[in-house]
Amino acid sequence: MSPEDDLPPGMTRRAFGRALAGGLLGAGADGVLRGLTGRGFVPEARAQLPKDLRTPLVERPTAIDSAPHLLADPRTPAARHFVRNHGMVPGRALAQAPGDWRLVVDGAVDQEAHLSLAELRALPPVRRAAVLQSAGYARREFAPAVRGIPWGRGAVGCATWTGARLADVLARAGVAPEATYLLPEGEDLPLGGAEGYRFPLSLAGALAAETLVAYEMNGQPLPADHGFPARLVVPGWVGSAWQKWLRRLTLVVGEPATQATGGSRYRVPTEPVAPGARPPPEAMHLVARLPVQSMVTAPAAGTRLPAGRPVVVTGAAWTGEGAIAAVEVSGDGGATWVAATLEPAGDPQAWRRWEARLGPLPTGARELWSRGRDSAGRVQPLELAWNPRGYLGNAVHRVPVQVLG
Ligand SMILES: Nc1nc2c(c(=O)[nH]1)N[C@H]1C(S)=C(S)[C@@H](COP(=O)(O)O)O[C@H]1N2
Ligand SMILES: [Mo]
Repeated sequence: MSPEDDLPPGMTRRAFGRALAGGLLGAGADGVLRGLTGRGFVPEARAQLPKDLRTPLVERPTAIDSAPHLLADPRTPAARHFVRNHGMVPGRALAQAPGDWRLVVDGAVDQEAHLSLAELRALPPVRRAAVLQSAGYARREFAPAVRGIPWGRGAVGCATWTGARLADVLARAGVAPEATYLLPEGEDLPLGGAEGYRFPLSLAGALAAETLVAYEMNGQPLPADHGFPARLVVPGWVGSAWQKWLRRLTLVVGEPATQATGGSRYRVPTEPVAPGARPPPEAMHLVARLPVQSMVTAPAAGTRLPAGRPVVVTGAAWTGEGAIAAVEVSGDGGATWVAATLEPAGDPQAWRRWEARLGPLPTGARELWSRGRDSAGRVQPLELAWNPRGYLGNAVHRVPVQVLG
């Protein structure tokens, strides 16, 4: 059966994709979508949405937010994925040509090592699905407002990454026993500062079996914006640790000072603070693992729902500790919660898609809420934990909809 057979009568696949993109199918499309999702049609149709549906937040260097309703695919295509660049993309990445690229491993090692892309690819390959989420996810929800890129709930994706284990790469140089941190370096070109973006990774995170030096995203060489020819993939950790356009991995003793992580940058208070407080840098520490998180990917914000009908809510949930244990959905402002059905568990740091069915909602402006729970016992709070730079926001996701009278 061709995908054409799954379409509403009289519609070509392209027209259906366009109708979806434009919201032309109206509320009745929901039932059509549900019938098609199981057969893999919707992700394909949505893959035809133009790239520019994402929202550029900063032009130079590039920061692009995605949106929950664009993230319904089990694995996020690069065209839907958020982008966060602190510097300009290196020419090698734009040309998609490795040329004389070498990855250097140096610092506290037995012997400096240099790997070509072919040598990197010759190490045992590992393929994993993992969530990449910005540390500043949902920053625009912080009140009082904080400075920094105003990410919404689209600063996340779940792709399949292929690469060598970082532990295998480091073993080529031999990690000295006194090393405690890895300081990666990218070849992006810094703007307005002498030093490029560098985020220190604890050795425990670096040596974890799931941490990779990846050279493929969704089975293709890394796209320019996502780190060609090689980047770190640190499942369970904030995106900040997933260094792109790698050229050097330096082993160091103690947390190294970098411009990117100086002062309160990429730091959260070690003890909770009152909204608006300014704790000194020594009372803060580097962000590391992700909190528990969930999002509603359908219905999209602003959807008009027919009255008197049950509402099918779908979404994704992920966590940086352990695994997702449960997702609940509420259509009445948290008075009652309905358990969602989760897709079978895959790689622990991938997201898990879920679906829940709410009874008919009263007419008028309503909100659909989702909250995740993980095996470490963490639950998304109703209010986010305020911090001066707006990191790790993980309050319950709330999507406004209209129930028609
Ligand atoms: N070399 C380099 N690596 C980097 C960055 C960067 O600016 N330069 N940004 C980091 C941040 S803050 C995030 S959230 C992720 C974003 O990855 P993506 O653009 O592939 O989504 O890359 C990280 N790795
Ligand atoms: Mo980030």
